[in-house]
Amino acid sequence: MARILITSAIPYINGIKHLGNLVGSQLPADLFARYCRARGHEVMFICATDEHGTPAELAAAKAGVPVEEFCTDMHKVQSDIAAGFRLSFDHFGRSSSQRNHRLTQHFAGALDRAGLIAEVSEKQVFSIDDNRFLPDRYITGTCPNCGYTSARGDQCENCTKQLDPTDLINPRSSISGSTNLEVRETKHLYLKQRALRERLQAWIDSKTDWPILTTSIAKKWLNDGDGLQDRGITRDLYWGVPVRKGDQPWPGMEGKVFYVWFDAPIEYIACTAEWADAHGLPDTAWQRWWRTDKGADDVTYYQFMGKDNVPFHTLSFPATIMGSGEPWKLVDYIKSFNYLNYDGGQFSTSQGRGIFMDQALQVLPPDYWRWWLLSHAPESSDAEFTWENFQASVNKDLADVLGNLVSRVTKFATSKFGDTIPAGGTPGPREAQLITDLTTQLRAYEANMAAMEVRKSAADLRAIWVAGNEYLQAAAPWTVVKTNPDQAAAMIRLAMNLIRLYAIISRPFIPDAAAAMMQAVGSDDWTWPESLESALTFLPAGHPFSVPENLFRKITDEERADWQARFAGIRT
Ligand code: B3M
Ligand code: ZN
Repeated sequence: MARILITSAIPYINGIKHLGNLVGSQLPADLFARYCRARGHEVMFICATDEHGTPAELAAAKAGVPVEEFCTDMHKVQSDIAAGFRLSFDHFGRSSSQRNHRLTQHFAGALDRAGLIAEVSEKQVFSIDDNRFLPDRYITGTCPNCGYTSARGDQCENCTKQLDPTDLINPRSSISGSTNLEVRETKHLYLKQRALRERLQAWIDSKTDWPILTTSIAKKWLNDGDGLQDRGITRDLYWGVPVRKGDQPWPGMEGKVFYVWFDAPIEYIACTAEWADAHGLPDTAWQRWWRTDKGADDVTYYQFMGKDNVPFHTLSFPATIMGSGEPWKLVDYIKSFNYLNYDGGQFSTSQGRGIFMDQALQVLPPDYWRWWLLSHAPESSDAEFTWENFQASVNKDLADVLGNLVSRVTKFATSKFGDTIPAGGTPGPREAQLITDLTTQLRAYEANMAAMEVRKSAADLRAIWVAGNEYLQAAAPWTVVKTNPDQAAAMIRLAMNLIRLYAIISRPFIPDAAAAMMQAVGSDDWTWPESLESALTFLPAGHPFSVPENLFRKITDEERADWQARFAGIRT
């Protein structure tokens, strides 16, 4: 049994995420967490809302509520939606927690003691019309790297380059649109990332098993002439973690807060402390996940995120951890994702284009979405959601293949043999062949799940469902029963066990359907099948079962057309 720490990139608080965001971090992280638990490992799965910085302030201003209140409300909204998708976080925390305040201030103090903080008097964009400094997203302009015209002051969405507001060409205020801007002098703290360049380089170079997508982005910014700049970690904002040196004030930095990307990844750690607090556990309970001097040296740590978040997780956050000089756990593996596009264009939060997490759940239960999204995860390249493809996958994989098998077997068994698994007959060569085939397929599935190969795992699982269907098709107990009821009984006994097997191995993808399957076969034993021979004889003759409600319904052409029209436009 291993100890596995899993974090998903923490979603911004400013709005409900779309399905592209979901499949880029939280959902595959959940798949992996569920799989690791199913294999008996000790798992800590952490996510939170990312509450600081300009996105939150801007969204709260737009909603006309104080930012604290906005964040409290939106945290609840996001937490409920996460539960709706069955995301099995051990804790869904808040980056505005006191735990994160203290830990962020602690890291800043440790970095300062290590000589890695510089106080820099710098020029910043000040909006005369708005009467304030314009950090990060308060300013929009053209990216100096790729020419994208809607780049934000902190990062270009198009080419992922980290920016400073003064880098932008043709800048304008995101609050008023004003171009009446001037550059003023203000003092800020900088993290001397350049001093850590060689350590970061050696660390990245040692990660030969990481996805190319992760290492290529890291190396691009590490080796690019100006890739690893010293980074401003404070802002002239109201909302955030107040700048302090540990528990001491930081002279000259009064009224300033830490930059959101400085405190957000620290929340992974703080959130685990929030988890301990919520369960009335002592500090040692969370420290054994994060402090290598307190038991975390046998933890394997996995991070999940979209590609735009990779620079912060391969360079900035490791710089914080390494630079602190303290024994904090560094990430062992970063699984990153490309983008999911929507029906011939992009999902867009700002334009409300695409389907958002709350809307998805209003239309269909979570398993339908989980299955489509995971089986089409944007791993090796960007992927595209189309309603046609969604309808086809759901109707074929879930309704025709898996759902149909379960309903056919249970209905037939009830009608011919009553409400318990029938006795009689013995398995023959066809059954032996099925066990051999399933064993090979299951071992492939396990290997892909362990490697976080999401699409391949989905394909393996689908193949396992198909193999069961093909067996039943060929064995045809509904025909055999007329001439040889004992042989039909043996087939049905196997098929009932197959349903339980499917419940166990499908659970990381489709937890609700898995629960319904398990309930139908009257069991609650989720032990992972080591030997298929024993897994498929687990439920004995005489064991009660029931016919479940249809596991999955088909999506009609009318529904598809209706949803396509409904989610094409602007979200209000
Ligand atoms: N909140 C970006 C996002 O929601 C950012 C991730 C932070 S991870 C520490 O995509
Ligand atoms: Zn760019």
